[in-house]
Amino acid sequence: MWTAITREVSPALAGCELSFVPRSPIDVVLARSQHAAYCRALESLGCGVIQLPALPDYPDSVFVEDVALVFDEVAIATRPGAESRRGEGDAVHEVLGSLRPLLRIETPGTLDGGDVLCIGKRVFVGISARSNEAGRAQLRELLAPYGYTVEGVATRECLHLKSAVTQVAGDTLLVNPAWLADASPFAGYRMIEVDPEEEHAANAVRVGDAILYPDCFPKTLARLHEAGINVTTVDVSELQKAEGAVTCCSLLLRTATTA
Ligand code: CIR
Repeated sequence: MWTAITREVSPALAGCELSFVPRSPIDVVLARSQHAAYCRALESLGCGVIQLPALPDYPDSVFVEDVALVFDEVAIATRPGAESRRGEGDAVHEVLGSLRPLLRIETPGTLDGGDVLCIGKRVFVGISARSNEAGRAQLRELLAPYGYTVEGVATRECLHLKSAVTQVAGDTLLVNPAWLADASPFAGYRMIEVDPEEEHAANAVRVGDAILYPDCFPKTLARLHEAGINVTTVDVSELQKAEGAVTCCSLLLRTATTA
């Protein structure tokens, strides 16, 4: 029912872009084994995983979320805000083009997938250093025929909108309010706030009724359990040193079930 597109960790990961996280040594061998465990965890939640080979020339290419958006009706090749990341997406777009009609964000638009949170037919897009107004305007036009609305959400002190907020159940968001300059677009949703000591804890990948979640945020994890959320945890410490999180390592597509 679900397919996940992932990409193996680049041997050049230590040369990644960093914006809000200080550079620290990354163990690429450990990053690879953590990524493999992440893929197995996705499989355990019912995803078929399409794993693309590592790209030695693109340090951040494991973070496939940023190079494309996937909706039930259509996929969109983004134009990442960091110049070093443009060109990472080609093989991802080729796979997506075989599964969905493929549209594109064009120059001068920039858009990182990490800035895009889709809840039903509402698409929230971070107003961040990576995603600009032209990118949001293009996305609005591309998605309008499919009935989606696109709303900008101002973030602060974090890389992407999905650093600050992700969906963990039908009407429930996991949020770090300190990283949202304006939370009003999310009025009406049930909110679980991260523990104030775990500022990076708002990023979870939702697969059906479950979420995949880093194992290093015990206090927020307890809040998720209290809220009745079904959580599978993974260790992604080396990917977090590259300012990655759990959503960024996969692109999830709903795929047709056979009758
Ligand atoms: C970057 O700065 O682009 C990468 N080092 C991290 C990207 C993480 N992407 C994501 O959370 N969607």
